[in-house]
Amino acid sequence: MSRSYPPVSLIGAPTDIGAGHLGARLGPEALRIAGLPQALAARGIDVVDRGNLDGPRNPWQPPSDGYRHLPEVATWNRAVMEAVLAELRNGRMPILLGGDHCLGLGSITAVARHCRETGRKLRVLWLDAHADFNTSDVTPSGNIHGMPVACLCGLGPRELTHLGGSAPAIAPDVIRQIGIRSVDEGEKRLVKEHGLDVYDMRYIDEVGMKRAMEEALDGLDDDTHLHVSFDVDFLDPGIAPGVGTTVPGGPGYREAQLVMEMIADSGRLASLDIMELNPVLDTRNRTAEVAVDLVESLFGKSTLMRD
Ligand code: Z70
Ligand code: MN
Ligand code: MN
Ligand code: MN
Repeated sequence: MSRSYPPVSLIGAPTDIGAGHLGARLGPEALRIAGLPQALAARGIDVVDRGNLDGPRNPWQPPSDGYRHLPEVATWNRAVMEAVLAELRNGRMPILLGGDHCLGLGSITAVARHCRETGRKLRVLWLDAHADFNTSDVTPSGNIHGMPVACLCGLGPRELTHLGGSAPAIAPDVIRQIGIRSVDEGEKRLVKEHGLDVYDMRYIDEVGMKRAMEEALDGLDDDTHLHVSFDVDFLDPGIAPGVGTTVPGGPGYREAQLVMEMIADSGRLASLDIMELNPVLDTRNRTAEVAVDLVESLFGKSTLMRD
């Protein structure tokens, strides 16, 4: 199956401002060193690397009123939102190189705004070990990378929920969460209350990844913008140790390849985040190399004889 892709822009967001470990600030460089730009170019894609965004340094403070680094997180997310929106308005596909997952908020706020402006529908696939649906009342850590999905749905402080002007940026029914296996107690209640569509590892083990992905991708049409927010801790720690919060029991190499291939086959991928890669916790950049392999599949590189 050969398909042509729109031109791609890589946007680096070198920060760990929302994370519980330092090092995700090195994610963009680790992905470049693992050959991400070259791998996309080799697929025939027009790829431009916009370099890295700038933002406040990580002050490494304890939480205040339930949030760590809230003003800095807001500043970084505004920068991400503007950069992603500029690419979309230019007809280019933004790929955000994280950086921790709090920045999924800025990225998806931009995507949602662009969809409203152009009258397109939105579907978000959130590939993650975590639901990232905490609020300041229930968070065990105050780390805002555990909160972006809640903020997108309008639960959170005004400076995060109103990044795009109005709140909520999206309704819970546009999201499909895949690979989930670590949800905090209060967070579970919120996830249920808001009716998030969660394909957790138990479900994936019972029905298989193929069926879970068919369900998560069901209902896409020519008018749907598909955004993939890929937290690298989605993957099993055996293949992806280079993340701040490893959780055992995630998709291995074969299952993860299938996820990416099925997304590629949908033909709807229109924007992407690659988040939480932490090369400080890795060996020889192997997690970045796995991530690049998977992104190649996401852009149509088939492991089988189907081309
Ligand atoms: C936990 C919290 C988390 C990573 C999200 C973990 C959050 N639920 N960790 N992504 N890597 O602190 O909110
Ligand atoms: Mn996450
Ligand atoms: Mn995670
Ligand atoms: Mn972490």
